[in-house]
Amino acid sequence: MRIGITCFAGVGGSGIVATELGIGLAAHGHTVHFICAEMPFRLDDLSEHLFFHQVHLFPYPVLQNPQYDLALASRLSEVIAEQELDLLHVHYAVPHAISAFLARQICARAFRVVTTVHGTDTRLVGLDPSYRPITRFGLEQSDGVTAVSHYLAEATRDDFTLTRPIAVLPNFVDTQRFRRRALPPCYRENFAHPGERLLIHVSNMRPVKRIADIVRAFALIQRRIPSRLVLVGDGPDRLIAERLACDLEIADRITFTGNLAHVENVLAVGDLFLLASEVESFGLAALEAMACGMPVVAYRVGGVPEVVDDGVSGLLVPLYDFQALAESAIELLSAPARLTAFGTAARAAAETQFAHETGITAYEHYYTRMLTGAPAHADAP
Ligand code: GMT
Repeated sequence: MRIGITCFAGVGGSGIVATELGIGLAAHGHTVHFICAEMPFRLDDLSEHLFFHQVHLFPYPVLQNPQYDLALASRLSEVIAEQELDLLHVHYAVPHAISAFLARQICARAFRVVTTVHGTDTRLVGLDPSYRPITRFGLEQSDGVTAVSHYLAEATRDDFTLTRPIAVLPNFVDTQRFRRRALPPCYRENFAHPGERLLIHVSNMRPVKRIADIVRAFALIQRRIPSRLVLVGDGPDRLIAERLACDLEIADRITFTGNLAHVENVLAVGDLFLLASEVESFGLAALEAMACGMPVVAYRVGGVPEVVDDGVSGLLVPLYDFQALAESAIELLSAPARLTAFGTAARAAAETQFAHETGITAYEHYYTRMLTGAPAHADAP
């Protein structure tokens, strides 16, 4: 197949999933063309099956903003025609499904459009009254729509009163890259002294991630368990968390690393992963931690219970209850055998339920169905 992929290029989960998918499809012999504003974060190499086409923005004073959606539609139409693409897979209903729709109007070539919703697009941005009609339109006009969890598929159908099916294709993880492995002692010693537990959180530090709750929970944990916290990532709430850590007098026990190209090297040496999101359609960062044998303590929201098996691979607590988050973490960290058993279960879930190869193959099958089935907007349940 000749496949185009459009995603946001930053460190967000949707861009990571799109990139891992493209790399996996290319490894299966398909030709994959990424059409994005920038080279995606985890796309560090191109090959005879893997190409990148940049969307060129033209800022002009009269226009309100650089018109990314329109520039993308133009570029998509060019690449689809030049590279004779069979299928375009866009990640995010808004704006990417709209750009795909426009590209279809421009381009003489027939191609299928698959839209994957990740949550931020349909549950956060797309629900705003200013975007709701166009988000619904983008979903309706796609040949196929997929969601990364059952929760998200149902919520998207309800929110946009859709009658069309949405296929659930869960996210996946490269369990070779994300695994517990022997690293030189300095990898852990960078963050924690011998005898201390190491807690980790990874996110883009948007308000929805509630990293202040992580810091507050950690303040309670470190009183009972000698421990350190590593906060990986960057975003608008980082400063709030840094100030809170100072106010709570625990700044010396927390490391803010910023974004890391090789987050697997930190996850491989941690004991417990903390997640305090108030909205989370899946929780890819939690899955990557689980693949590294780390149990997850998180709020019970959205698609998180589909990833973290409560009482088996982690513990889930009520939303906004950061004290419960702390108590659950303390409970696990105080029981080494249980912590290890949870970590083993977390790794097993990553290997069996969310294996990279299974994820790639599921998309391949879905594309085949789109290409061989009835044309536009008619996928079967
Ligand atoms: O919230 C993020 O970390 C980024 C965001 C995105 O849109 O890139 O992630 C969303 O997609 C990920 C991959 O499917 C999911 O794992 C995240 O749960 C989802 N974020 C939200 O639903 C808030």
